Amino acid sequence: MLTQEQIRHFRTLGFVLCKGLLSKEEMQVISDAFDTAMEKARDGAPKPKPGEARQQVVPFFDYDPETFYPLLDDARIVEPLVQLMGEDFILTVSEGILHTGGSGWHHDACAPEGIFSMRAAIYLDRLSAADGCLNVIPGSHMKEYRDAIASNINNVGVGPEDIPGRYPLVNEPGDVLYMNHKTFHSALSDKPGRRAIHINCTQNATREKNTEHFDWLMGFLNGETNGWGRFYSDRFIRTASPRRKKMLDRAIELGFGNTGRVTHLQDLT
Ligand SMILES: O=C(O)CCC(=O)C(=O)O
Repeated sequence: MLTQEQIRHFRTLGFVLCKGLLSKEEMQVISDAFDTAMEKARDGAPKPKPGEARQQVVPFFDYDPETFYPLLDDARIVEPLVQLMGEDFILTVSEGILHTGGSGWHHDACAPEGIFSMRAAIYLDRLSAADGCLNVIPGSHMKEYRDAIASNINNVGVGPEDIPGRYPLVNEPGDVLYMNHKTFHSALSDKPGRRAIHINCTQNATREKNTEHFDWLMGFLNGETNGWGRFYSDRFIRTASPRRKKMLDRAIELGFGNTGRVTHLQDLT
């Protein structure tokens, strides 16, 4: 559960880092499962090298249902999502990422004012700023600030490392970062091998309540489905706890979730 201060932190600053949400022992299991899953997804190919594209597996959790599905039935991870997005939020895709270097400053999906999508990010390694821990620009989920940064970030006379307001999120395995997709973020190190799990979600919208939000939601679900393929395997749906099921039902109701091309292991039955 997030405290009221943590909820205000997220709303005001665009992120909240929950330190030590998962134990060292749990992280060891997740870390081992991650490596095995990524190897399986590479299908015999070697790990990507520095300078090559990162390995990004989306959706990811079907590569080890026993280890990864329970993360979405775990109140420690899910309750904060409910607190931040509301009861009827929608899970989109899980990701496993093996980075080959850093990421420049960017934001992810930008919903219209009054609605947002977000990620819970679990970095599996100890990361300092020098190792490429994620940086954020607090407050950049706010439209006017974000638009100004988007237009000018490469044009304010300082390099990416020196952007005023850069806030490094030093990571210990077990920390979970909740971040609004609108928030500017980066990882500024060429060091390869950073490992991350992302759980992506969006607030719900209905046509009756707000057409602009609903149209954005439909476009977002459509874009994610076209880009990544089917979100949920049959096994993922069948084994869902009531709380997990609630995260899947709305996407399915809208014609997504269990539709689209099978890109990874979404054909698990
Ligand atoms: O390099 C990272 O850790 C961040 C990656 C990221 O922000 C993204 O995939 O959108």
